Parts: sequence; structure tokens; C-alpha cells
Amino acid sequence: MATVREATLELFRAHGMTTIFGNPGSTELPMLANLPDDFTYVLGLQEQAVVGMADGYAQASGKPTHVNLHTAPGVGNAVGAICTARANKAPLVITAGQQVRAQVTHEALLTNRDATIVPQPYVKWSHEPPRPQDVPGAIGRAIHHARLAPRGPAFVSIPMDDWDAEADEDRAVHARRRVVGDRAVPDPAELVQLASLLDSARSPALVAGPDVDASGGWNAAVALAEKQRLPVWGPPYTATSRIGFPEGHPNFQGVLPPAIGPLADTLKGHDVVLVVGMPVFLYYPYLPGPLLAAGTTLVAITSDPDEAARAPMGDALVGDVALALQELVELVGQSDRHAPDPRPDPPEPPDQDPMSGSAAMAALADAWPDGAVAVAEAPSSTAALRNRLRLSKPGSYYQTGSGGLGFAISAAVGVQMAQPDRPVVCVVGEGSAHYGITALWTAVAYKVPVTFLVLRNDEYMILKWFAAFEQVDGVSGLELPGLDTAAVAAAYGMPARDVWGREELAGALREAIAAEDGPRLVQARVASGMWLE
Ligand SMILES: Cc1ncc(C[n+]2csc(CCOP(=O)(O)OP(=O)(O)O)c2C)c(N)n1
Repeated sequence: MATVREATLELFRAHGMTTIFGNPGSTELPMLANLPDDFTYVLGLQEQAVVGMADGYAQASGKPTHVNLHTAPGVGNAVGAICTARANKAPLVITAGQQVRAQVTHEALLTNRDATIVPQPYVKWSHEPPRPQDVPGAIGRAIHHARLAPRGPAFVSIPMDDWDAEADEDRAVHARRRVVGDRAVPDPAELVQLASLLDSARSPALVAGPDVDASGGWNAAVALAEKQRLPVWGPPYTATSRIGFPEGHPNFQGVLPPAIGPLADTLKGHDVVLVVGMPVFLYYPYLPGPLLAAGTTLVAITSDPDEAARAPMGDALVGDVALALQELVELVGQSDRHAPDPRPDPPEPPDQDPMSGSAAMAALADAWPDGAVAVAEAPSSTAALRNRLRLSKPGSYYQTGSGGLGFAISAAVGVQMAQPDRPVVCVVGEGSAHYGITALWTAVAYKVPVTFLVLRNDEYMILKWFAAFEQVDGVSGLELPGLDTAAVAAAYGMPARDVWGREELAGALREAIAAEDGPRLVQARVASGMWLE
């Protein structure tokens, strides 16, 4: 007779989930004892980094990914990263240890009190099985919740004495064998209606969001834009987890501004705006104004019924984003509208010492190898990064979708593990780096060859920009004197360099990216400034 543990490992195997990201405690040890050889345990030193690494791995592999956390304090540490994973729609199956059942009621040490509440509201489903025999079924259900649209984290708390209990063979076998398909096409009649709305529009536009990339709809979005000659925008820099359209494509016009008034203003003049694979819209900050200019009709396509329901304006079709786009490409006619003008090339960055964030991003572009992936969290330089790299291949860009820091430095490790054949470069402000800094150790320990580019400006620049915007003076806590991330990386065992000028930076990046034996860190000194270009 199989134990609950054996049945659960079989379940993970059946779903190709043999990589576990975790940080162990005594309540998890019974699950982790003598893991079979086909399982890999990736150790993270703190739970934020564990979840961030798994988030990057899940998104870049497209597969549900197992995260194992310690009971209450471990799950508590992880909640910020779980919030980000939800915004990123990362399919995470999060398990956590719990006291033995006989000691939960009187709350012995390490009891995860109200375990299912701790990760809410950032998980799609949260559960502690009523009996040990229900563990494989509960984890099976969590796997389906995580991978069904909209993808996201699901949580199961498991009392530590459950693993050695006898499994319910019949249920475990069914749990392992279930296949649940979720790629639903929107109502065909609504798609026909949408196609004719586009065909008859005077000046339609497309806004392409992260789920275009995640769903595999990239080529269909390009085909639609070309057939209909649509100008294309991306979601605001602050509010996307991936890129939904090739940013070097002549139809691409840049990203939308993040607040209500300016966003509506950017889209005015378009009688039809089709928003695909993203919420409508993740506004921030609050700059009031009409949601849409008079005469603009907005239609969204999303796989997330919640996104469709909560949008403050416009119509929506709910269904798989890639399939909907593929259908739409077939249904629309070839337009003879004028093709949109391409964006100008980025300007030459100012020549100054220390270099500007724009110059640092120009150096990155000089060193950028074909097919590389950027994982970014460099708030005051994100605009320059996007404008200079103009990434144009699917799966080439990841950032925090929630605005929560600590994602990039951890996620880059997971992305590189899932995509060993593509160079991964993590571009991170020195402030952001320290929310997930312990992931550097994992990169070293597992020889994950990520290049970390740390932009050091000795401050939380973007918060100074916000302070000016919010007209608040004398804010404390925005300076970061003496924060030497290269020295921290070296202490974790990572070869690290400190560089000053654009040429030196480009050279250091080329070397770091070429290194295949493990990670490298390059710390670039940059001047204070918001590099909007
Ligand atoms: C978990 C979390 N804590 C705090 C913040 C607030 N925050 C937003 S940007 C920022 C500063 C980022 O500084 P840095 O990475 O050095 O980049 P810079 O602004 O200098 O470009 C902070 C603290 C956040 N977004 N997430």
C-alpha cells in the first residue's frame, strides 16, 4: 500500500512537477526525506526569494510549479511574493507544513493558526485537507486551480504527520490521471461582431498586454495588427508583468501612461480600442478625467472573468487570448488604412559622469545578444530599458506585475533554470535588489548563469520623483548611502564588478553574459534622475 507521500510524489511526477522550490523547516522534513533522484530541490534562503524564483520558473516554463514553505512564519514571509505571483498569473502550487494533527487544536509551537487564511486574498484556492488521505486529491485540485485561467497561486497546508499515513489508492489514482482542459474560445457570434467593429472602424488601435505572451498569442497579435494596420500600445510600465507585442515592430507606438486622464487622452482619436490580455486598466497614480474620450469604444479580450467584470468601462469577451486572436485574424478583412508611423530611434544618451540610466541602458543594448531575456526591476530606468532594447521575441521580458519589489532578482534565477538556452539578464536598482538579495546565493550554489546588472544611484530615485509629483517635501528614508551590492554578491560567492562608464559597462556585460559556468554581477554607477525618453 502506498503512503500519502508516495502517492503525492507520483501526482507531481504525472504533472511534470519534479522541481521543488523551497525553504525547509522541521514541519516539512517528512515530505523532503529521501526525495527520489528524479526530483530536484532548489533551496532559497528566504521565502520571498523562494516564491520569486518559482514564479519566474513557472512563467518561463509555462508549467505549474511546486513551492514548499515552512509553516506560519514561512508562509507569512512569502505573502508579498505571493501577491506578486497572483498579479503575474504565475501557476504556483504552494504547499506548507503544519503541526501534527494531534497538536493543532491546542496550538503547539509551529501551528499554522488559521492556515488557509494566511495567504489570502492572493491565492485562488486555500485548503487544509480534513484527512491525511485527502492530501493527494487536494494537491491535485491545487494544480488544476493554479493552471486554469486565470493562472495563479493555490495553497495547501499539510499536517506533518500526514505523509506517512496510508493513501486512498482509488482516489490517488484518479487525482493523478485527471486532465482538465481550459482553452475556451469566446462566443463565436461575439467574435464576428468584434471583427466587423474593427473592419468598419475609422481609426482602431490595439493595446496588447502580458497574457498575449503567456497564452502564446504573440504571432496572432502581430498578424492582427498588420492585417488591420493597427497602431499598438503596451500597458503602462508600472503595470505589466510581460511584453505582449514586439517592441521593435513598426506598428508599436510605446506604452500607455499610467493614470486615467493621460491614458484616455493618448487613446483619443481612436474610435475603437481593442485591449487584449490585460486588465482595463491598472491605473496609478490618481489623475482623474473621463475614462475614455467621447467617441471611443473599448472592447477587451481576457481569459479572466474577474478582469472582465471589474473593468470600469467598455465591453469584454472572455476566453483564451491566443485562440481568440487567432479567430479574429481569420474574421477581419485586410485593411487599406494607412499603416502607423514607426517610433523614432532612441536619442543619444547625455554624456555625463556618472553615466545616466539611459547611457547604462544603451550599454546594455550594445551588449545584448540575440534571444536574451530581460528580468527588470529598475524603476527609474525601466522606460530607457524598454526603449533601448525594444525586445521583439516572445518570452523575453518579465517584471513584477504587482508593483511589489523583490521579484526580479529571484525570478531571474527561475527564468534561467526554465530557459537554459537563453541568456538571462536581470536589470535591477540597488534598492530593489535587496528585497530578494538572497536569491544570489541560490544562483551561485546551483550555477545558474544569470547576469545581474545592478544600477547604483545611492537612492530610491523613483520615490523622490513621486515625492515631487505628490508635492510632499522632506521625506525621510530615500537615501541609500554605502550600499555596495557588488560586495554583497562577492560575499555570496559571486564574481562581481563595479563599473563607471558606458564603454566599460558594455564590455563588462559582454563578459558576464558570455560566462556559462555560473552567475556574474555587474554594478554600474549611475546618476540621479528619472530616465524617461
Ligand atoms: C515590497 C515593496 N516595498 C516597497 C516598495 C516601494 N518602492 C517602490 S520603488 C522603490 C525604490 C526602488 O529603488 P531602486 O531599486 O534603487 O530604483 P530607483 O528608483 O533608484 O531607480 C520603493 C522602495 C515597493 N514597491 N515594494
